[in-house]
Amino acid sequence: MSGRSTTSFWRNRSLLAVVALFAVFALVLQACSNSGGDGSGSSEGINERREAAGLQPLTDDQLMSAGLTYLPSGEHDPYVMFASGGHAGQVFVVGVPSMRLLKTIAVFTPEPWQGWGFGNIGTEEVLDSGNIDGREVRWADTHHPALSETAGDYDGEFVFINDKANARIAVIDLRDFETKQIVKNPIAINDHGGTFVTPDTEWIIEGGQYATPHGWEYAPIEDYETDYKGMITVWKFDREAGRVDESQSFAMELPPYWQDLCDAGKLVSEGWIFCNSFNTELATGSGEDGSGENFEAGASARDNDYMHAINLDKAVELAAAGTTFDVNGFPVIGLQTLIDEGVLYFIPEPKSPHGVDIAPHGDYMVISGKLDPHTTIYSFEKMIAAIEAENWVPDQYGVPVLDFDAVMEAQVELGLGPLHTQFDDKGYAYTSLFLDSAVARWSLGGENYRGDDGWKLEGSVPVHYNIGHLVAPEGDTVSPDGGYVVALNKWSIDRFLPPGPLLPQNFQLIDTVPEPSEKPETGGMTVMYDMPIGMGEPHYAQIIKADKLNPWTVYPEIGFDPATMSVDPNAPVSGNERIERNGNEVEIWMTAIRSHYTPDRVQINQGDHVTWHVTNIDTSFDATHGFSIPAYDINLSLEPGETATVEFVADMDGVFPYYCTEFCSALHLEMAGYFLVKPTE
Ligand code: CUK
Ligand code: CUA
Repeated sequence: MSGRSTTSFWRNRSLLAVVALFAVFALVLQACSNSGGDGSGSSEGINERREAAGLQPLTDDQLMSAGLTYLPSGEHDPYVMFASGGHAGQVFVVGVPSMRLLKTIAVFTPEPWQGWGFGNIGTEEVLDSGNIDGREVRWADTHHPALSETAGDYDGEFVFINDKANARIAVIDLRDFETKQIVKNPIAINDHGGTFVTPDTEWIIEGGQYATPHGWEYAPIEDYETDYKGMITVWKFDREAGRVDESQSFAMELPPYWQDLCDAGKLVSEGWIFCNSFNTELATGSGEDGSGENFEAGASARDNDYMHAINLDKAVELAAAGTTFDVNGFPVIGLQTLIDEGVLYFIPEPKSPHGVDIAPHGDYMVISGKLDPHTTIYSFEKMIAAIEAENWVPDQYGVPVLDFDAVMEAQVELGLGPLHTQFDDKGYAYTSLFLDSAVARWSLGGENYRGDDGWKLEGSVPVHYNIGHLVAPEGDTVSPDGGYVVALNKWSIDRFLPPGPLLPQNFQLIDTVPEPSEKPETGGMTVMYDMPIGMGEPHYAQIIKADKLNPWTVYPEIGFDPATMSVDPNAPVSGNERIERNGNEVEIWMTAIRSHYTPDRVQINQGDHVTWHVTNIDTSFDATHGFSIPAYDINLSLEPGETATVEFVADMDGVFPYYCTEFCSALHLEMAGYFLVKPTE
């Protein structure tokens, strides 16, 4: 990966940030202790100013939160959060703790600022690779971003994301924060348990959700038990190429339970994958006449569903040996093979669980049931022992269901509606409580964590409202950082001015530095900041140390094509700008630099086929140029050094001023040209 060592503004910020935070903190403390007659530099003074501005006075606690989250202009965040964009189809990049939105990365959905999907051939090809049977699908429901890992730790090179609605996954390269690839799942039409990566990012996991016939086929719902299937797909990631290698990827056929979320084993459990599931009832809904049991009741009737434990190493061997059948040309290991070869085991999990999270040492699998106030912790070691002792009974499909008591390590009562769990560096875990609208902090037991002090609730803090996932810095890696938790709340209700009936979601930043004993009423936690998310519905997020990211601020060479991540030998460069005509074929090589295009006039005939290359030959920080042509739906963003190509038939005659959409210089308005399409007659 060339260019990873390019100077970066993310680097070496953590120490600075900590020092600066202390400075702010000291100022706030000083302000709090100063009785201050003139009103400046004191809490009283701050509150006087707030009152004058129509704001509520702050308590000392709130001043502390303000001091711990405020970054003066120019200071950078020590952490960066990658949040799914939900049905915005994108990925949000947010600084932590400032909670400032840095970027929305265009992924599955056209986005004009980044010139994503408006004529740029490179971006169109990525979007088109997510087409389904030739149909353009230009929205997505992104749920779970996964940062690439090395030895179980985020390495800052890539981030992956799934599209629940259409069973697709995307690869984003963190050298330029651009989407490089979209892959459509060949067997499933929807997914959910993706994306999650194995500790060295060899495999990207994409689990299914609502069971359907494989291969996007039809089968009558009456044949649900036999013809509808669950699935998990593992995509081979080629780090050198920066792409999923579809030819080495494969899927596994599962019973038509609704697989939900997955996680990869790590350290002692490396080589295994875990997914929770629900609807082991095989509910098929109340039917068109509504006489049956609806999904809500039908899919939550049983006391247990099944965690799927999958021996990935064995599955990889089977796939490599060709012990598979084909669906849409894609290899699938059959359910019976998974059973016979000891790849797939089930473990009972409490009522309607949501998510499985592997503890930092890889030793425990944590599952919470939405309808059970406990979180349940399973021991990997005990699981292996139960498998070896054949301590199981088969389910209706013949899959071994391990004995619950033999595999369970502990249960901790947390509150109502526990969902997702994250970890910190002190042996604490944090679980979202959907029904309670709270974050619970609890302690892990066992020698790797808090020993005899473990397996107990430390306290919980209310959040606003209906929390789904939560995320802690590097909180699902082998070495979590701790210090913060961000609650990803589905509803904000009264937290913000209502911008009409569609309300933003609410990311709430929580301080987790104090020990539970320091603030027993909330287990040591304090909500410090609310960030409205006025687009899409984030689900999961991951937070990485900012100094692990090393993005380019300009492309490494002039004429760089982000689609291939290399210099395009055909890119226009200074001095070779030209227009070539060959019958109806017109090809243009154009450069952009502050503040002109060369050429700035292009005259063609109606009906000509146009291939237009543009290179931004500016090489300074932030000197992005746009290129837009009215009526033709063409809009590019050309970051410093970038080249791009558009291709179209000029079937509409007229005079089309093209111009730069980025206010790049004092003479930006002059950065324009005329595209003249002479009518045929
Ligand atoms: S899911 Cu949305 S809150 Cu897709 Cu991970 Cu749990
Ligand atoms: Cu270039 Cu405005």
